Amino acid sequence: MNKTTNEVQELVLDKLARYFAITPERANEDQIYKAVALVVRDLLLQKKQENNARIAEGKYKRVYYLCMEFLIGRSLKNNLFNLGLTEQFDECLKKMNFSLDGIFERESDAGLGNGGLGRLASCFMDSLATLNYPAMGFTLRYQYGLFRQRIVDNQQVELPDMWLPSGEVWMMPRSDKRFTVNFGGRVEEYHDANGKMCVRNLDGDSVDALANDVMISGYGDNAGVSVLRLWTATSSTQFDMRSFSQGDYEKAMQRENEAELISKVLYPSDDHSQGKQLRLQQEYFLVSASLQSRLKDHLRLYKSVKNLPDKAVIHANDTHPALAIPELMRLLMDEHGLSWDEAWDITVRTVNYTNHTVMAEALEKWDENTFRNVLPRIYAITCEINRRFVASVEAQHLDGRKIDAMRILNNNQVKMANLCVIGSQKVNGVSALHSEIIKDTIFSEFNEIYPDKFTNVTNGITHRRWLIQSNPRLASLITELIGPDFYTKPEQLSGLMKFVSDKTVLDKIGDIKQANKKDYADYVKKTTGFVLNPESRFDTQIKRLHEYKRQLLNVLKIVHYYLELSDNPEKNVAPQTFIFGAKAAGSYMHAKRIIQLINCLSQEIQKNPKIKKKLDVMFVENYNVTQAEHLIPASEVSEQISLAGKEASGTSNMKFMINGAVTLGTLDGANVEIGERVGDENIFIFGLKTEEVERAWRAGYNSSTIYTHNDEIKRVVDRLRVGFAGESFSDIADYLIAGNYQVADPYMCLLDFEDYTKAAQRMGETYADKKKWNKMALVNIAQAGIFSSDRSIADYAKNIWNLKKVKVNSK
Ligand code: 26Q
Repeated sequence: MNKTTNEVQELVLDKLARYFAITPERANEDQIYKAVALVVRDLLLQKKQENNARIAEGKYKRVYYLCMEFLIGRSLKNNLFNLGLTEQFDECLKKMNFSLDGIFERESDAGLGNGGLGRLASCFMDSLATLNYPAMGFTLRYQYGLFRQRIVDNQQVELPDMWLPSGEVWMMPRSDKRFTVNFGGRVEEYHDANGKMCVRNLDGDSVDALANDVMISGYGDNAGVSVLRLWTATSSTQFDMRSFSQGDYEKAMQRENEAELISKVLYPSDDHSQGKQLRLQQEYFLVSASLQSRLKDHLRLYKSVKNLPDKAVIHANDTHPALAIPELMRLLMDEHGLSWDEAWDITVRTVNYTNHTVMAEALEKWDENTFRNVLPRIYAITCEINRRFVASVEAQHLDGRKIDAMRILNNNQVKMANLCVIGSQKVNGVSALHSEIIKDTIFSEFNEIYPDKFTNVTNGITHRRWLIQSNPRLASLITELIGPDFYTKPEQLSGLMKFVSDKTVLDKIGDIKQANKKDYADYVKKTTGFVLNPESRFDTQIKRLHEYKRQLLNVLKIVHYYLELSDNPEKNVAPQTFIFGAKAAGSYMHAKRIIQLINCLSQEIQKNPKIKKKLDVMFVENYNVTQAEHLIPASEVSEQISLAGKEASGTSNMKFMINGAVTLGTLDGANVEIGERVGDENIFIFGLKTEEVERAWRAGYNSSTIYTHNDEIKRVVDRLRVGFAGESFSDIADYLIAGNYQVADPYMCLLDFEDYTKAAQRMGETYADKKKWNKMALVNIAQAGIFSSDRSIADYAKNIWNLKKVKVNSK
């Protein structure tokens, strides 16, 4: 966008005057942040209008991306970057005696997501806008995002996340976009004026959905602007003045409070379906509001719903928006008068679904009674979808057990993944390995009858946020070496391969990492007081805390090193720092104990300066997008150590790689493809493969045998009972080798331990050879282009959505 520093300054002064009646001399940082953000929001709107004017209305098909989570992080820096206005704002603020970096810090991190799935949705919005595919995202405007984590006495404490005061500036409230969503009540059949049989939902409670739009600009000359629409729940009825006048204030407020509950808070649990009624209401609320809004616009443009599949594609990110299928059926039949067959044809041709997990406990299931009570009409439609599907497969004489596996309704449960497969055009997994696993396991019966439905789209990350913005030193070296085209053509990073033996370049890569480590150590010192040694190797594991991700395996390895050093404090070893960042769902006790274990171990090390010099552990409190942006450019080792077959893809593995960290990981998720790109000599792979895990499991895995026969492992597990910083972890030792748990060590930490420590050993030896290490870093950076979300989105557009880019010069 073309704007001079002076023009920018005038805009900012105007906002300061209008909103705060203040001049820059008297303004504080928060006021400056708000004024700047409001200016940027106006510019985004302007860009959007210009873009709209270019698109002949109705010409293009559009994707509607439905997701319960968008892990947005901060927006100001990203927006300035994408608009090409960072320098102008930097200079403008300098003139006002503020620093742009300081202003960035005033924005809170919009954490409307738990982890990978939510961040993926946000990376996709950036790529959709940059590539200029017509797109809109839909989610809820949670008043509280994922909880803020504090560590008190080495334990996680969850506090409400108040992101709105600074995050709200990006939202445009759309009072013209208001829809009513119905819950409960009963279904009634009636005949309309023409004698046609119709259905309606009576006596339910209704809640209104209000739209708040956030504009997301793409980067570059061909970029468009996408909209993320966040729905707020609000009472659909007028304030209960009668109760209020009669002094019953509680009753007067009740309806409003109940309605607002729906968009109050994000459920803080990932990969675990809890079956809470409020969550079901949230999911339906998202889906119903989004589809009503879509159909209304569609009708305005095309006067008929029959061409919906030609103009709209609805994408369900995981099963959380699965109700889009019966809801679209309801709208098409009950509101638009289509027959079942017409509506079903349109629905299946419009909806697609991405699966993100194969873990049984994470597959969404609802209790049938809850489902019927909360959504009676949707329940009736879902039953009919199920009935027709079962009849069709019975007609094909399929095995009864196979049919049972595919039923949507079975054992008083509603299985959302089955609903999604039956009601979608395409179903995709998120890495090559994962997409094969879903066909062989959870969806094997479906794969037999719909082999063409299943496909793969490997995840990606926006390299503009995760490399160019967060690692400016590396980005400018790359630009110096291969030019700036990789900003929008990430595959061009491969041009770096010609420098693999260039000593000057390799040295520079090493120097940049060192400078980033130093910066990070300073940042940590300033914000937390913790002292990091930038001369040590930074080895990082950042992700939601889950048994299958095996943070515990990492801890066992560290305890092993700790014991070695305690035996022999003079041992000559290269210093290492292990950095963890993780939140655990509040109700996930075992995960919270592992957080406590990490923190206790860290505390014990702090008391022993001799050990700290060689081995340190730091736990990042309240790990979030912004923390990741600081930490990843400073990391040298990327820990991706899930039990093979469990991690659908992983995306931090890609963020590390593009910042020149080397992966220490299992053959799981996207690690497999990362390994294929960089070659065996540029990654440290260890552990069981997916089939080996299956085999070990079937053979009756017994961790206590390993414990008894391996002295190193025995010592480490026994040390957990002694504990750290005065806290014993016998429960975790029991978890690993039997005790009260049904299956000891269900994620096979002990079985992979030995191979893990060996791989770590090899890694340590390689690290000592700086030239070799820097070369590995360079190869990782050079091969990361394919893991840009630009590539993922191009794959979706071509293979699933059948979308065309907006042609920028077309009038
Ligand atoms: C479900 C029901 C009720 C409440 C919450 C949930 C829920 C919420 C979030 C279930 C799952 C999630 C999030 C899952 C997730 O983030 N999965 C990750 O998705 C990434 C993007 O595809 C992958 O890279 C990771 O491998 C996968 O774990």
